[in-house]
Amino acid sequence: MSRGSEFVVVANRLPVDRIAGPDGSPAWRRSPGGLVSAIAPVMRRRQGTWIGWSGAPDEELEPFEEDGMSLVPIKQSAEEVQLYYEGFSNATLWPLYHDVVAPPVYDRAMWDAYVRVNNRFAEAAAEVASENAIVWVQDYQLQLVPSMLRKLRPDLRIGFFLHIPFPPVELFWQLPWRRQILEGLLGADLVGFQLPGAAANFVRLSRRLLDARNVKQDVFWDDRVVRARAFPISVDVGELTDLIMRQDVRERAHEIRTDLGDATLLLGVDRLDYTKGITQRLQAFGELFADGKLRPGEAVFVQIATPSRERVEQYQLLREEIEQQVGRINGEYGEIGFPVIHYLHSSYDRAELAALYLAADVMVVTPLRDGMNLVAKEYVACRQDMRGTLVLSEFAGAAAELKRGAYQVNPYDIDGLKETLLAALGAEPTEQARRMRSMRRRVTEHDVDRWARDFLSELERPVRSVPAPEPVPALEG
Ligand code: GDG
Repeated sequence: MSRGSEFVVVANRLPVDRIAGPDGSPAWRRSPGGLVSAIAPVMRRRQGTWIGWSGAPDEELEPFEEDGMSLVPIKQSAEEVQLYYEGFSNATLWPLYHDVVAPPVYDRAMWDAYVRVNNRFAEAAAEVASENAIVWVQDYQLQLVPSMLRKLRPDLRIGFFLHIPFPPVELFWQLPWRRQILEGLLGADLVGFQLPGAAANFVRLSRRLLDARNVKQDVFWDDRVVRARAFPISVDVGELTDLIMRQDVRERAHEIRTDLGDATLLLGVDRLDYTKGITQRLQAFGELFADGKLRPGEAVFVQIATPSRERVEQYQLLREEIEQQVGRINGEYGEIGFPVIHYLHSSYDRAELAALYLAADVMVVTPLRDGMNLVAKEYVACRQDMRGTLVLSEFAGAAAELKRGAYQVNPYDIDGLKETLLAALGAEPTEQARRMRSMRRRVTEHDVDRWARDFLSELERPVRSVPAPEPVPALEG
């Protein structure tokens, strides 16, 4: 590896997926999704390097080029995948940062692996970054990288973006390694969050835990200014627009509608995750049949639950719970030819998702806590026809931007959820259009390109070196 890149992205995963090439030999393809498509052009323009894991345990790969991007694979042993990725990242940090909706696991071996793997990422970044380069670290798996990297390369400008919520001080305090994580993040020049509230939690935590001083969202730490700011992430509106213009996608949407007969289609698309509120929404929907408010054949719920983190115990338990629940609801209220829920535990390509978004009358997004939620924004981006309604949890980051157009709901309130589902089902076309117009304005103006540009221009903005404010003397007496 040479010290050649003036722009470096560090993320747990590389932006490519392994596929079988034409002759059956292994090849790579750029991963779908907004983050990669937003960053890929910047990578090409600036001869960037992306550092990440290939997704296969114990695999040692040489750096390679794909789709105009230089990629540097980082090895993770099978044990590290278990302890660092499935363990500390997804069984400790993930539930802790999502309001402790599942109990976090605090395990010292997991923590040790987290430190070890973060160090490996930091060393690789230190090696490939050119003098004064920009390094952009992504997400909760790599929160120690900013400070580790700064120690190795103080010349770099380091940004960090957290894709998930940042918890209030009272919850973060549980973490046995709270100080190390916070100091890790404070190694960055700019720490980005989805919402201003998360940035405020971070600043408050810096004061309470480390006695750091601050002026508004600027924290003074280690003779530097660390800026905490909100940059709500968004979707690739251009990519989705291209998809919904395709003839095959439109035909597929039509086919889905025809297959479902006259039933109104409610749709959920989520990774199978306990933060997404899937059981609450299905319970509410089922009760509408029990109450006689809906009849089989009149409305149907299609729930896509993409397999996720299948080796983590909480995820296995959740899958069993949802599958039992779906069986119970269909068994009780479905009729021959008219199940009330179609549950699909599978992963689909982007074209199929776009067809589903086009076919859905009501998009149901009810997480118990979510950093942003791109599914809500994807639905809005696809509804150029101004039809359809969005039921959206107050606890999704996206609610801050979409609150005027969405039917907002507290997903813990099952009666409220039932009323809101009925209201969204009953919306007249003019009301649908009014709400959709307001949401589309926001999403089209603030797409994922704008998110990446906003973050990077803030990171590159020259910062005055300001002395830390003097502590206010305590009043006597
Ligand atoms: C984290 C934060 C934040 C889903 N099923 C399939 C599929 N998807 C795609 C969706 C969407 C993405 O996955 C999921 O993104 P979300 O934002 O909804 O949720 P997380 O995975 O939890 O993402 C979240 C996000 O990071 C970005 O910062 O918004 O709050 O938790 O794009 O369309 N894609 C394909 N097949 C599927 O079956 N191809």
